[in-house]
Amino acid sequence: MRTIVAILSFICITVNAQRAIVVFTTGGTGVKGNVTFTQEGKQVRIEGTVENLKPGEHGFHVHEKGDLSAGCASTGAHYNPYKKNHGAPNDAERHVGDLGNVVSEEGVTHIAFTDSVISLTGPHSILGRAVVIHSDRDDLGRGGFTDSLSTGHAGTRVACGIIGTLETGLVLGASSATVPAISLSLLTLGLVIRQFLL
Ligand SMILES: [Cu+2]
Ligand SMILES: [Zn+2]
Repeated sequence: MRTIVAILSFICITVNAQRAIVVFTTGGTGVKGNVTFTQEGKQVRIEGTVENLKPGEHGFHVHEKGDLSAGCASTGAHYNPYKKNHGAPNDAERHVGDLGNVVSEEGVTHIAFTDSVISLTGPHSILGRAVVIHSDRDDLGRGGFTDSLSTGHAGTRVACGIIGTLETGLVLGASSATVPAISLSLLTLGLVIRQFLL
């Protein structure tokens, strides 16, 4: 029993993760759904379902502003703190907000992928910014159009939502000393409790 208390105190700190949610309510096109962002070490897992997108690929980006005062139009450009050109998620040359395309099949879009450039923490956190889904395929900077290297020629903004906090947990594998420090103090606490119970 005492040992279990100590082990549980240690485990509950390591399963905690920082999470965010985007609810797509804006855009006026009937597109709705939500997507969660979960920080897993240096990666972020993106998962969710969106309905009523026309079949095919749709550009999916983090835009710089969480401002929906003029609908999706006021969310600004792709989030781009390093002043790079638009690109594919796996390119070195990409905006931080470049998450490529999501694929809709018969109006239902299942979203599940990871990205190692966006983050829910630190100076370039995406929290409070917006996710925009576009009418057309993002050409990932390769289409040769005048806007390929700025927006991926992805067409209009059909849905958007603000990236809001869902859970503020500790980040697994974070380089900061916070996780080991708190884990250690909880382990110590567990051991103290164990002493009392013995
Ligand atoms: Cu966009
Ligand atoms: Zn971009």
